[in-house]
Amino acid sequence: MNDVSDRKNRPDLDAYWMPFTANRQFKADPRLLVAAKGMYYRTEDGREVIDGASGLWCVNAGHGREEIKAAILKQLDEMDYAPSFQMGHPKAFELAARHAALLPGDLNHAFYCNSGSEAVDSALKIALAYHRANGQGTRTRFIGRERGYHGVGFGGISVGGMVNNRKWFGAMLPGVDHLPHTHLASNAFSKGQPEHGAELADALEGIVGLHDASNIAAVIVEPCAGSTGYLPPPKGYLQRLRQICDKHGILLIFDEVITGFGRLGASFAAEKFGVIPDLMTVAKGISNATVPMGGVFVRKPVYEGLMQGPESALELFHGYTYSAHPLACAAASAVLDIYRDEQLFERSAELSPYWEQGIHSLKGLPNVVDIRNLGLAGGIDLAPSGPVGTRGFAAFTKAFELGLMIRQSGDAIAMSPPLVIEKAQIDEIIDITGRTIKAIA
Ligand code: PXG
Ligand code: PLP
Repeated sequence: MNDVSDRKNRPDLDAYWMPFTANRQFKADPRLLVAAKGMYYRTEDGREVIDGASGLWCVNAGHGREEIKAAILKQLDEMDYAPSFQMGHPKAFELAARHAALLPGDLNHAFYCNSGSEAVDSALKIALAYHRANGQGTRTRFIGRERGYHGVGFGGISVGGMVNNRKWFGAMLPGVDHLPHTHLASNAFSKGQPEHGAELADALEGIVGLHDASNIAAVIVEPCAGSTGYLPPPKGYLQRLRQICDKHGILLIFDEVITGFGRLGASFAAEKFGVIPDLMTVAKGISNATVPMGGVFVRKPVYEGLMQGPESALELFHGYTYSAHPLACAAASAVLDIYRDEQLFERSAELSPYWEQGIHSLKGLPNVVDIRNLGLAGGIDLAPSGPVGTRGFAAFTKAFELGLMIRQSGDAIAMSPPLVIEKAQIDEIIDITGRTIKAIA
């Protein structure tokens, strides 16, 4: 297939309104992907592009997995869909039991939805309902964090801390405060968790002092911030947050949409850091992105706190048509088999020192002002070259041209390859990233 014939086959691009995309710029010079296998995408003009981003941080087991395809097709043959309200199907219960077994501590109940954004909205609502059911209905306030990303629902953007995702959309949820972010200049070029910044968690005490704990429902943070350019938590920070939440009866929510399912070299960040949140939101790697799926995992006391009142009464007035969709459950179960059989969480941990060495070898290249890593992911801050995002976008497009897919957030780039990556492919990603940074200097 040559360039010209392929472009002739291109559909009209006008009608589709693309998410988080400069639509007019894209449609003038599109980047179309037509196939994917293992670590690589293929573009419409037949080029191979190595996936340095697991799609959007979601294809943790690599592309085109036959086992997942087989499970989805089998489920489709057996039963396409079952109502999720007042009805069930076996795979939902089996999956929840498997997730409960994988999760640390007493995180042993699973509520399912279809995306990370829905997971976040669900978690915030569960937190409110839990307090109300337990006679603490004044606990309605939420605390998020600057530079946090919790999806795009009104709940998620309210507790989120990315200004562009918020400023267009009015007043959002009332009663939300934000902790300071943890991106400190004194931590530049840290390998793994940075030394400084545990004390930033103490800002929570200040917010409690302002509103009183009796008005605060939950704190939500990403254990390692993803979308904002990858910010690993300072040593001791998450432990400190957990202590302060415990002291004041505030629920702690970890948004593990990115950190869950092996990214940090453990099943979940909660396991990696030994800090168990009361609720955990997940998506992405839960189904290897084959069928959309998200979930909220909750600790036993939270679930039991809502199992009250007459047994004929609904305990939670919340749910989705596609909660625990049979195809998503079949996919998610096949993904768990792959994670287990190929020991991909362990593989992620084993490869992370090599990854760390690779990404930090880019220090000293033009305009590189910080490099961060944890698990099998990392972020690189580039000095701005004009309006925010100009150099970041140049890096993204240049890397794509050179055969590498990365993510851009402002003038930071982030990388998070599939956990099936080989060392030679890490070298390939680092090499192209280095050439990209030099080319756009
Ligand atoms: N929470 C977190 C921590 C996320 O990273 C969401 C919630 C929302 O998930 P959904 O499935 O509704 O998109 C996310 C999603 C990027 C990027 O390049 C990150 C996400 C999505 C798209 C791009 O950083 N994170
Ligand atoms: N809008 C309308 C008119 C609906 O009937 C429904 C579900 O029944 C929804 C939105 C919510 O859709 P979902 O359950 O897929 O989130």
